[in-house]
Amino acid sequence: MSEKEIISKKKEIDPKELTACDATAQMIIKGRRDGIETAFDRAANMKACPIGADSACCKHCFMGPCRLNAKDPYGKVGICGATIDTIMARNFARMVAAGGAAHTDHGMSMLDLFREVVNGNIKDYKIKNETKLLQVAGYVGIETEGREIKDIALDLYKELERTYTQVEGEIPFVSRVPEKTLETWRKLGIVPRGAMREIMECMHRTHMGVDQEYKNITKQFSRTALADGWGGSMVATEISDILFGIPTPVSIEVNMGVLKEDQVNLIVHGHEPNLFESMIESVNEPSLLKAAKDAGAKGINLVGMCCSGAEVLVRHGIPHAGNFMSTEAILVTGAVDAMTVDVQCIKQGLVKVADCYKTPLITTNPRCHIEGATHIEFHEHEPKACTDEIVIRAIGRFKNRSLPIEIPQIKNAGVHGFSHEYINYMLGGTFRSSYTPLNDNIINGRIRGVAGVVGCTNPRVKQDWVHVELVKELIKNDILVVQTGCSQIALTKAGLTTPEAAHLAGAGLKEVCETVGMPPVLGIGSCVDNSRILIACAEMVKTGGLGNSLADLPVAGAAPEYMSEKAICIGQYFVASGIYTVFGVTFPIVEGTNFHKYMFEGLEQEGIGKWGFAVDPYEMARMMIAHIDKKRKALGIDKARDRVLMDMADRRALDVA
Ligand code: BF8
Ligand code: SF4
Repeated sequence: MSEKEIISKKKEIDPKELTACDATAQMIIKGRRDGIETAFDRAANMKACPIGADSACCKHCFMGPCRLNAKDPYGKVGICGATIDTIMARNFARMVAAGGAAHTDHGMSMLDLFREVVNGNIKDYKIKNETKLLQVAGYVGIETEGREIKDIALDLYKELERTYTQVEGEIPFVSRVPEKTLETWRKLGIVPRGAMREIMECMHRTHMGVDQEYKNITKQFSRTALADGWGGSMVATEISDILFGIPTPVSIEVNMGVLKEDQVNLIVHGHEPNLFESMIESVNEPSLLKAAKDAGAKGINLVGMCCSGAEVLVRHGIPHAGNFMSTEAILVTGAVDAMTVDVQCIKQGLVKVADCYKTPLITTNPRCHIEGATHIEFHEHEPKACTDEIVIRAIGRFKNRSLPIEIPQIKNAGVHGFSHEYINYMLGGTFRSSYTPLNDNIINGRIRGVAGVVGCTNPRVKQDWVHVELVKELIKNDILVVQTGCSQIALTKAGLTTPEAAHLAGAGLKEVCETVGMPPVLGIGSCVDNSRILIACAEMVKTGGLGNSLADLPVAGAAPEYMSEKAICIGQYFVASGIYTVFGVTFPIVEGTNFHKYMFEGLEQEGIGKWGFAVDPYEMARMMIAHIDKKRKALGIDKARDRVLMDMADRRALDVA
C-alpha cells in the first residue's frame, strides 16, 4: 500500500470540526487531496495517552517506569513508594522547568545580543529606544542623571544578568512587584533567585528520592515560574523593546490571504526577534529585490507566523499568516518559497509537508536542527550572511515553482501593538498618562475587570474556536481582554481586534472603547510579552483603588487551547503572582487528589492565585466572571457596577424617548 493509500484509510474528520479557521480548513482539504498528513490527522488517529494525560506515571528512575491508576489514585504507589501527589507534583515541576528554560534561554539570548551591541562588537543592531533604556535602568535603581548611554547600558546589562545567574538573593525586577505581593512571596519562600539556579534546583528536587512532599515541590516550581515571568521573560520583552522599539498601535493584516501569488513568499516562524529583524533588512536589500524581479516576481513578501510573527506584527505591522495549528497547512498552499524557523513550537512534521511542495525549510539556530531541514546558522555578528542566503533560496524556489498554487483568499484586519506603556498613554492621554482612567473605569464598573486570554492552538480541540467564543463572552460582559501569542491571531481572524468590534462589547466596555477609539480586545505581543500583562497588573495596583496586591485585582487569565510546557510555566507564574488562571483542553493532574485541591484551592488560601480548568468556553467565561465579581465584592466596588448599569439603562431610555 502506498503512503497516500495508508493516509486515506485513516480516520478523516470534517475539517470544519477541526478548525474555525476557514483558510486552514481549505488547506486541510487540499492537503488530503495531495496526500499530505498534518497534526490534525495525526491527532485524530492517535488517542492521547490517558495515563500521561493525568500525569499518573513516573519514569524518574528505572525501578519503574511506574503507572498509577487515576480512577483509584491512592490504591497504589510507585516501586519507591512515591504517592500520586508526589508523582504529579514532580511531573508538573519538570514541565514548569522546561517551559521556564525556553523563555529564559530566549531572554538570555536577547541579553547576550544587548551586551555585544553595547560593547560595539555587533554593528548590525543598535539601541533603538534610549527612553526605554533609561526607564528600565530606573526600575532597577541605576543612576541615569548626566551619564553616557553606554555606561548606563553596561550597568543595566550587569544588573539584568543577575536575572539568570544570581545564586542568592532576589532578582532585579522584583522591584516592580507590588509590596504586598512581594511580602506574600517572602512569607511563602518563593521569591526567585536567578533562573539558572531555580531551574537547576527544580530538576534536582524532582530527581528520584529527593523532594517527596507535594507542597514543598510546589514551592520550588512556583519560584521557578516566577523566575521566568518576572525574570527571563520580562528581560526578553524589555531588552527587545530597547533594541527594536516599543510596540504602538498599528493596523495589521492576518491570515493566509497575506501570501501573494506573484511575489516571493518568505515566512519566519519561531520566537526570537533578532532573526526577523535581520530578515526585514534582507528583503529590502536592493540587490535581492532586483534578483527577485529578475526571477519574475513582483517583490518579496515577508510574513510571520506564531510568536516570531507576533513580535514584528506589534512592532512593524508585518502581516501574520497564522498561528501554531496553521503552520503545516500554509505550506499546502504551494505558495511558500521558504519557511525559516529558529526555536520553539516548530513541528517536526513541517519537514515532510515542505518537502512535498519543494519549499525550503530552513533552521537557523544552533539549538534547533531538524532532520531533513536545511541548516543555515544565524550569527548576530554577521546576521545578514544567513538571512540574505535564505532570501536567495526563496527566490530560487520562486523561479522553479512547478506545482499548482492555491492561496485561500482570506485576510482579516486588526489593530495591534498595545504595550503596557501605550495602555498608559492611550487611556491617560499625553499630559496625564497613567493607569488612573483604567482603574477609574473599573471602579465605576464600566469595565467589570480585565482578562488575559493567551496561548496556543491545539489539534485536540477545534482550532481558534475556544479562544473566540471565550473572548466574545468576556467582552459581552464588559471585561477588557488583553492577548498574546497565538490566541490574538485567532481573535483577529474573527474580527475582534478592531475598534469597530466595540459593538460586540457590553454597554460599559463599549462606551470606554468608543471614547478612546480602542478595540475591546488588545493584542500586545508574543508569549514572552505575557510579562507586559504582569506589569500592567502591577501598575493597576500601584495606581490605587483596586487593593494592595495582585491577588486583589478583578482580573483573570486563560489559555483555552494550550499545548506547550511554556504555557504551563506561564500559568504557574500568573497563579503564583496572584491571578486566577483557567486552562482548557486537559489538565495534567488527577481530580480529587490532594495536589489537585492544593493547586485549585489551597494556593489561593495562602494569598496567591489558583488554577481553574474547563473545556467549554462558556463555562470558562462563567468561572472567570464569577472570580472577577468575587474580587469586586471584596474591594467594595460591586455596588458601583449596579449603579453604572442603571445609568446606562436610564441613558438608553432617554435616548429612546
Ligand atoms: O510561545 S502561543 S503555540 S507560538 S507556546 Fe507556541 Fe503556544 Fe503559539 Fe509562541 Ni506561546
Ligand atoms: Fe517508580 Fe519511584 Fe522510580 Fe518514579 S521514582 S519510576 S515512582 S520507582
